[in-house]
Amino acid sequence: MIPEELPEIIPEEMRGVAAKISAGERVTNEEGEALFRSKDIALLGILAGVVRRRFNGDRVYFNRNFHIEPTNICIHNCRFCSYRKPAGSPGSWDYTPDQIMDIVKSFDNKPVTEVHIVGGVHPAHDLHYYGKILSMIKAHRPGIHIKAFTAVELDYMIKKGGLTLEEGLAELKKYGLDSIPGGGAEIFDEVIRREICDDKSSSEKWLKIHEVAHRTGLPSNATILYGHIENYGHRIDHLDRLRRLQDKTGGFNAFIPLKFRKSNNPMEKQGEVSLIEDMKNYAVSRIFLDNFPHIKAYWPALGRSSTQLSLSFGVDDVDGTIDDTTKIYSMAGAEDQRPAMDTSEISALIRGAGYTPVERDTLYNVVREW
Ligand code: V47
Repeated sequence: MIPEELPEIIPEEMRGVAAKISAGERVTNEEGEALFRSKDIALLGILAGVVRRRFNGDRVYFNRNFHIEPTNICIHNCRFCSYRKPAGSPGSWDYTPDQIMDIVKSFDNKPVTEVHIVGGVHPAHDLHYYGKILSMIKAHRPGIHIKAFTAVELDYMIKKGGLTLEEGLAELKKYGLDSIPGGGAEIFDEVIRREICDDKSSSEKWLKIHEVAHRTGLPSNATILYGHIENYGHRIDHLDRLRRLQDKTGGFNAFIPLKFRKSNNPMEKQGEVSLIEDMKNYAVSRIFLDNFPHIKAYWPALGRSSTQLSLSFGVDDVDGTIDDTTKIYSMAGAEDQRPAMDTSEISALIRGAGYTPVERDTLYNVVREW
């Protein structure tokens, strides 16, 4: 509990919610919005720290992974996207299965534990096309964890393969899928979703796919795309829908807030939110999602020093070594145009903020303490 004799460090209007957080009680949507409205960013960091220590002590996790972005050809036209191209246009790519295997083979002598596969929704590829690629990866490197395909990609490839969600996810698991990344969630509020990614799978569908995945034994992550036209109410609504699903299934590992980056997309004039807003978002997510074990700062999107700061606002995971294998964020204007950090750099970043670096696998089993 918060000691009675120190009330002056907490503004009066925050004392009720601060006491609840300190006692491990769940905060309501109204309290979540009040936390977002607070200008007391230092207090938010302290309160998020209370929750992060309950889950993760002073540990900060990272993993060794690489990304494959099989195609940037996409049937959707999200207004925030700097990456997609219509089929046949200059700058578009669609790697063949052999080209994808060449990327996998280029990591043969590296101790990576995960491959993260996310790309555009290609009109011609169904779940069997991608499933065969998963089998080829597993045949070549049986020990690697395949975290692949956002719910939006899954929605299309399963429908195109003529299967139900249940059948499609079970089939992909048989092909070698181990877990599902958190992308495609964007913002669940239907009005805002229509404005920024009108033709994409609905919020209801995104949540359904993750629910069925969890029931199929495929754990997953969740994201939010924040810092564009949404308000605090929309962010809390998003967190609330995730918290409810997690109460039901327990299948989410990490929540990953993704800051909208403005370059080379139709929403450029929207600008980007401040560092204060980023830290607030991490802290409130950590406090509100009291059933998510991990909050991840995706460093290629956020930048290195902001990622380091985020560790004092509830973040306990900085994702992976990545090794310059993702283009989604460099194309949208992130500082790191060739994002790559080795384990000693990641470890120094974490230690530099006073935390203990822990190398994990995708499912948060400890690989090594650094
Ligand atoms: O869904 C696209 C986002 C996501 C922009 O699960 C943008 O471990 C900001 O989901 N500004 C895909 N964000 C990436 C993703 C992800 C990344 C890292 C780890 C995991 C995980 C998942 O990227 C999309 C969208 O929300 N995005 N464009 C942009 N301009």
